[in-house]
Amino acid sequence: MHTAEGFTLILTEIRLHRLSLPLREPFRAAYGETHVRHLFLVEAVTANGARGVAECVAMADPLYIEETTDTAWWAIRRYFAAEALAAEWTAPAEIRRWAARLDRYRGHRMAKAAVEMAVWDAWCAEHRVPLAHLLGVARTEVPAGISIGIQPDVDTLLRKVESALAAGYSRIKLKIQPGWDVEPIAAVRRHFGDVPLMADANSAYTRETADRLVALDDFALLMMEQPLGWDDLVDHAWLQRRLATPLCLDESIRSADDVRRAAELGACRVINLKPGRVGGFTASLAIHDLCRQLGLDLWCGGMYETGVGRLHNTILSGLPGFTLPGDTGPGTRYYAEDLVDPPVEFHRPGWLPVEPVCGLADRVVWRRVEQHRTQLEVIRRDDL
Ligand code: OSB
Ligand code: MG
Repeated sequence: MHTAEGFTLILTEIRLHRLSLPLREPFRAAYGETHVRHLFLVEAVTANGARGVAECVAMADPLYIEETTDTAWWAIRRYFAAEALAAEWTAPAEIRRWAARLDRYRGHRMAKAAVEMAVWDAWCAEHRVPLAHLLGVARTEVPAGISIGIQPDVDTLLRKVESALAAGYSRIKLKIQPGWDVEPIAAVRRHFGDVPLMADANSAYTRETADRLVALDDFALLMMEQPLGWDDLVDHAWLQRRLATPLCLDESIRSADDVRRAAELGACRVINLKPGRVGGFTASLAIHDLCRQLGLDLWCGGMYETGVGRLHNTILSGLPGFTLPGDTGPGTRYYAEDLVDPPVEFHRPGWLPVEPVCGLADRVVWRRVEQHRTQLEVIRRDDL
């Protein structure tokens, strides 16, 4: 791990920018349909005038996990902004120790992650060191998979899959739910043969409806993501014993301890890691290292991020333990106008570059942030 030792990093301000960004097209999953992304950016201003930035991945309603944009905003205002403004860091290892101490606040991992990732980003901006170096990333590009929402009919789905394959995506994920599972999966297999294919149910099934999932075992899926309870490990272990298809956990993995427990129970063979869900880069590095040690496959998930979260996810995905394509692709699929310029794009079909950016603040088009901003809150070190 690269260590840019040197002067002390101190933050003078945390700024929270709340935005509403319309998605180019609505995205339907078992938890509901998203038309507008209600998100916020955390901006961390350093004593030397450098700035770090990160995206909070919480959604407007508690339909994916329990956190929401409002609870994350509250938790940062109430606790995590003060924790960051009271800290001083003289080495990246101190950021990791500081992040670990935030564990005493139970839950609120999306809130913690947004602040923690803004601190890493501020370190990079202040020391002019690429985040990729700081995290120990060696890859210069990462392959992209795509997550395709629940469609009105199979023909529409087949057209979407066709254009995704033409664009170079190397893995297709279909959102499923009862009534939209065997038929769309069978149709994609019939039309596109043995393309790398998987399904994500976002907890839409139970042990009682698991027959539908056992029926999917015939389609040689790469994996099946979070079919059962959003906070469950035990029922997934029960299901994994009945399936040849590997299970992947998303919602119910909140920490490295959860990964260890899931592996011990046999609840999954694959982990979907979203740094914004697990508390940030520190927790992500721990999960990454543990997956390598345990031989679990690992990939990086997405939350309809703007270019800010997308760049962070892409850099993290450059670590060697990410064994499969993730859900992070070009930002232009989601937003007509991204918050970063240049936007996140393939540099060759299906591949995103791991960019050597020293913090993302210079990449953000702050004028666009202001245009879409519905609320700004500034928390100052001097006011603590
Ligand atoms: O379950 O992985 C998920 C989006 C929002 C919340 C949860 C999930 C998703 C996706 C889409 O699957 C990922 C993306 O395209 O960003
Ligand atoms: Mg998922």
